[in-house]
Amino acid sequence: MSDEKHVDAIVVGAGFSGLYMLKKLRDELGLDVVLFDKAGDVGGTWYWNRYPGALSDTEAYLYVYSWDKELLQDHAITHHYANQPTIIGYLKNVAARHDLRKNIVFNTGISSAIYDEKNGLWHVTTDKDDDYTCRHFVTALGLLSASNVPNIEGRETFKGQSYHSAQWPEGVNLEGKKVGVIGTGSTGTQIITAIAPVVGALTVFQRSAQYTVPAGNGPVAEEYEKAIKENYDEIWEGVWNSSLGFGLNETSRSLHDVSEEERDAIFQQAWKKGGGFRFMFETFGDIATDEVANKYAQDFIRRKIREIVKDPVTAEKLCPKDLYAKRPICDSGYYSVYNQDNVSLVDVKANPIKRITPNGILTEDGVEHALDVIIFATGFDAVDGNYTKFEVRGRGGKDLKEHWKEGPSSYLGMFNNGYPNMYMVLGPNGPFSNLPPAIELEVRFISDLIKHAEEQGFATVEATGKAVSTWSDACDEIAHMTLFPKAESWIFGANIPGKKNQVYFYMGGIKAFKEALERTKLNGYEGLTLTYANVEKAGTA
Ligand code: FAD
Ligand code: NA7
Repeated sequence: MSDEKHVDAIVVGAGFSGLYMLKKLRDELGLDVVLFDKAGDVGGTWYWNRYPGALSDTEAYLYVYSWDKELLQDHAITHHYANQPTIIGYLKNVAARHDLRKNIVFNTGISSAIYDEKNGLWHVTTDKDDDYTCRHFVTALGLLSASNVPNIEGRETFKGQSYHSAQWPEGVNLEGKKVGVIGTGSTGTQIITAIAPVVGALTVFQRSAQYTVPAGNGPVAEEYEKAIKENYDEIWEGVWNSSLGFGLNETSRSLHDVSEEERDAIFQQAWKKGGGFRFMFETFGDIATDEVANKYAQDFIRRKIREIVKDPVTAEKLCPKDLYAKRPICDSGYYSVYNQDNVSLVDVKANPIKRITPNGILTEDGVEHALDVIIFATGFDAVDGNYTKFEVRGRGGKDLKEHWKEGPSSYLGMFNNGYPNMYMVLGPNGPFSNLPPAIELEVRFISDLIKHAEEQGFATVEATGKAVSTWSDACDEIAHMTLFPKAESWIFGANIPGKKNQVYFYMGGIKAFKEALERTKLNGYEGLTLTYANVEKAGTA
């Protein structure tokens, strides 16, 4: 084991969150910072998710940082949505422009972080057995980052290749192959649409049918890009004053206030323009909150599926029966893929997967689907998934897994009680929104707080237990004003067997979140206890 090294701050994760955190702490606060990522380069989500068709569904001009104004002007907007190579290119550019790599250690995971109460330090150990101490420990581990590979019997016996979408290696060639895709979420629909024209035969194993609307992706005109770049200040102002931060005209119009013809015309217009969040939030203000309004949106999409998909049996299998209340998704021609002769659909709710065999997938009806490749598009252990994968111990040696045994919680999505100077970017109960703006708000808040603590000589910063429970209750209350808790998805932890079904997000919106942060700061970091060495000096209980 090597000698222990000391730095001011350790950041874990080199995605949007960690890169900005590193920049703030190092360049604005002048701290000695080291960032670790188990990935081989920067990018986070976009380093790992290299599957065919990987695309962001935030409009490209808003899937960027607002703070690098020069880069906002230099970064080309070529399409409505940015694909994986474009986003990784953008983040690599950020790292190069700000010389971030010199503080990053790649291919290195954090295996434990243990708080030493006596000295007010975190002891952090890497999977290379390097030991560090630091005063400030920032986790930017990603909320859709811990992949979920279901434990289907016989998985290890498969003789072909199998890949999870978020561990996609370079150089996979699917041309002419017999490919099975398990999962039809955002990722599955992207993969299926991208590979259907290339593979020999594609068998889709669908557990829950998916409401998806056209993305409306495509190249943008020069004038479009110019107008965005000329108006970026105004655009960001709109983002900070919005709920979702997706650049939409979020409407409060009720579906009940329009005639049937108007309703269909509004849906049709949104369908034509494209965008999942647009379809759910720019058409009517009550789709996500009112079951009757929701049903109209469901019916519209089901009608579209039946129009697009020629085989009526397949069309019915593709029609979701549940609420339209998962994270809304969009596609580049998903439903029409099922009109191709080489594509078939297995409804694994009606006909479950029995096991994986050396040659493919055996379903309950006794059919063995012969496959060369199995793709797991089975999603993530979202939000807290990466926090349970290594040892984190706070005051009194308390394991974070134990601390969260009743379900993960936080104050403002960033702080825990009992874990001084540990800051989570996009921790549990952070904003449900376009994520780069949420990340920016959190990184700026954490960095301002650390600056304040350093300047005032505070040794520790920690959320009070009361602040955590008040925030958690508020998140729960707000979420239950929507229909989202009634749909089974990763947003409420329903996708992972045994995972606590609870609120994982703050659904009050970007504007309200920003105001909550401003209020907290204005009130002397209310809800956080700041202490000098061992003496409590500020904050409220
Ligand atoms: P991540 O990008 O997930 O980075 C976390 C990093 O932490 C990873 O590189 C990981 O290797 C590292 N890490 C974790 N644990 C450890 C450890 N113990 N030791 C060392 N390193 C560790 N959001 C949107 O707002 N709009 C979109 O359109 C959108 N599309 C998406 C599409 C896909 C396919 C996926 C998977 C997610 C999408 N998201 C989208 C969510 C996306 O995750 C966020 O937008 C954003 O990239 C999160 O950045 P992050 O830095 O917080 O986390
Ligand atoms: P999702 O949205 O969680 O989708 C995962 C899919 O995999 C979904 O269709 C699941 O069915 C299916 N699944 C999961 N486990 C199984 C098993 N055991 N058998 C069959 N099918 C299974 O993850 P994505 O990666 O698509 O998207 C996550 C987010 O990342 C997305 O919202 C974007 O923000 C980016 P289910 O619906 O649970 O019945």
